[in-house]
Amino acid sequence: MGYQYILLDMGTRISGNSTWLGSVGSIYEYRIDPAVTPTNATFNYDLVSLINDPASWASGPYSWDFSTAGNDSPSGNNSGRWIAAKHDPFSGTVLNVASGVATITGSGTLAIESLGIVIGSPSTYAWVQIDVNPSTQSDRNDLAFRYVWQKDGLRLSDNNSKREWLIPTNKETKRYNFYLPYTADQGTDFKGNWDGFSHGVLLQFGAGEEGINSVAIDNFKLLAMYGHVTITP
Ligand SMILES: [Ca+2]
Repeated sequence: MGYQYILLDMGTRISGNSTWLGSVGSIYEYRIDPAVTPTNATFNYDLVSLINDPASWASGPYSWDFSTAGNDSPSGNNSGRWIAAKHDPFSGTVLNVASGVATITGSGTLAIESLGIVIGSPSTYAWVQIDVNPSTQSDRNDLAFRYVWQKDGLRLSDNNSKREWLIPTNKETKRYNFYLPYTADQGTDFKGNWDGFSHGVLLQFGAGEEGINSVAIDNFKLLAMYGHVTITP
């Protein structure tokens, strides 16, 4: 499977397990058991960390404009900790963030991800808004843009937590709005439930084909629907 990033909410108790106290200064050691049954498998860990950032669980709006270097709150309004996805099939992806634009280059399927994103809002934050300019070797109207999200303790795209929409290329920067709960036009593997709570996001462009030169993202947001107005006679 390669490397996977797994985020566990230690405050959510699983049946039969003890409660995580988590008080600052009271943790002296912790142990990770990679499997619950005997196995000959080998497990490699690249990073293990305990994160204490309750402020990031605040509600939205969630917005990443790629303009404020060094300000990387997981809940947005800055450049964020976006990196080039390196796991299969995205090994050719290169990301450059400059002047408020995230530019993705490489070969094959391209993707960037922010695995520290913490979205703790209700499902009202259900619109993906993205300003994007994909450059391809020839004009196209069918470049796949996939939005993949991650839940506590699960991997990216587990439970079909992803959507796919088609966008044109070589048309300069265009703004798109996609509605996450709507699954009627989605493929079988793209109908996972959107509940507004996710902790990692991957933005994928293309589906393995050749000929994608670059993708420039000027802004990326998760937006709430406008409130409705009630008129009382
Ligand atoms: Ca921007």
